[in-house]
Amino acid sequence: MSSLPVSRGATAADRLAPKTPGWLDWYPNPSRPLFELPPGAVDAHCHVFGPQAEFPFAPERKYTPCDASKDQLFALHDHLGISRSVIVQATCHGADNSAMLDAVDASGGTARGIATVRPDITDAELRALDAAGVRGVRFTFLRRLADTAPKDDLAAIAARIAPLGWHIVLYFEGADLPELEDFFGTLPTPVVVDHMGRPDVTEPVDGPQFGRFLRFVEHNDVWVKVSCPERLSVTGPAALDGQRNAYTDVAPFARRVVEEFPDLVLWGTDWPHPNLTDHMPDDGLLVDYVPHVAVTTEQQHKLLVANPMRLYWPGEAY
Ligand code: 0GY
Repeated sequence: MSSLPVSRGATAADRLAPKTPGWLDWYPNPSRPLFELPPGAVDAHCHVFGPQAEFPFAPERKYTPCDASKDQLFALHDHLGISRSVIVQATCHGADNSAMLDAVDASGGTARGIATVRPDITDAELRALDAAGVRGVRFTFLRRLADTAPKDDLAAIAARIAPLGWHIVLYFEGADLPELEDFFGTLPTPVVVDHMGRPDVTEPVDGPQFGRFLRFVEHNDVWVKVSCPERLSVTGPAALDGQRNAYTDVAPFARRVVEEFPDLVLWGTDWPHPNLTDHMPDDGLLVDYVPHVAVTTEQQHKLLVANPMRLYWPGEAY
């Protein structure tokens, strides 16, 4: 009787899932920004991926990324002049928060975490996440990233985390806000919106879609990440005027949010930039985008230091 051939010499690396086709790796040698970040600057939106051999990706994931380790993240932050970070659980890790927690633990208190949790998480597990530095959970409404949980489940999670003083990070597309807004209004915690609610930047900044988002922010005191120009941009990164002025089609949207809500805005790199297939941003250029959206020193300090410190390290001096 014949038997299947036994693979000899197979290593753990041979068993790793291959990257999703078309996926671009993070930018290998980011430029040094011209804009000097203020001391204590916080990257309020970044991720770690794996490394897969150590922290396997979730079976239910919608993509398989390249590795992006905590050490690579911390090295980028050193290069850019970033002091602290908020590491957001990436959907490729599902509700297994181990890689994110490992990075937060290794940061020595300079990182906080945003977790993904299921409604059946125990109170003891929630308390352990809190002790480890988690300050919120993320609800993702993009079907290409995660199967959206029923709203009853999300409401149950929200009720469970509210007593911890955590907040909820919402990731949705601008076009979906009308359908989701009522539900968001029922959430019992502070709310943080990723990437300005993903506006369609081919529409006017004074148009109905972004207007609706701005009023949502105003009525609910929502925090807004003015992040991800590279993901929202149609014109792309071209820095045409020699001033490293990239993503000029997105900047007016971000500037508008910063001007209207200077005390509610956060900034982040979104490193390692999941799911990009047309171009990968130079993270140095993303730092040079900041003074185009927060134009005064006071706005910059609020965006980069005072606001994220208030939300993630309340009471700590900066
Ligand atoms: C982002 C955006 C994306 C992905 C994720 O967790 C994730 O997989 O957040 C995306 O594909 O738009 O914020 O990193």
